[in-house]
Amino acid sequence: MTVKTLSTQTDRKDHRPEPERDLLVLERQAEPVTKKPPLYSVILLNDDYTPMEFVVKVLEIFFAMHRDQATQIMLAVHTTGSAPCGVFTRDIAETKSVQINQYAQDNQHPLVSEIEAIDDED
Ligand code: TYC
Repeated sequence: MTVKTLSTQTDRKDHRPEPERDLLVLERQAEPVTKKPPLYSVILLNDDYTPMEFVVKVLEIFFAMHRDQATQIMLAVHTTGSAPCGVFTRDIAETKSVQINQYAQDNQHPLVSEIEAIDDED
């Protein structure tokens, strides 16, 4: 809240009558306009050839998952065809997905990840 005196008696250029000169204006500051960045999931896709152990390793390396959680997600991908592994801003999701796909290729596995926008609720 900013408190402004429209004018005071020391303002010599203000020729309004005294009661008006002493008017106090309370000005409400505008709410800051903020917007959350859009978020993206990194999704792992199932295939028939990538070893389960390799997928678990990918989840440990790129998503800092513990072995139990990584195994659960790997099995979710294996049984359902795909599963989200983490949620990030677009640049981070994109970078992780590219790095995973490169790592899989470097190791001659067909594992692929992709990113998908998450609908924001506001
Ligand atoms: N379906 C693979 C197998 O049976 C394992 C696998 C899991 C592959 C998850 C990819 O994203 C994946 N060896």
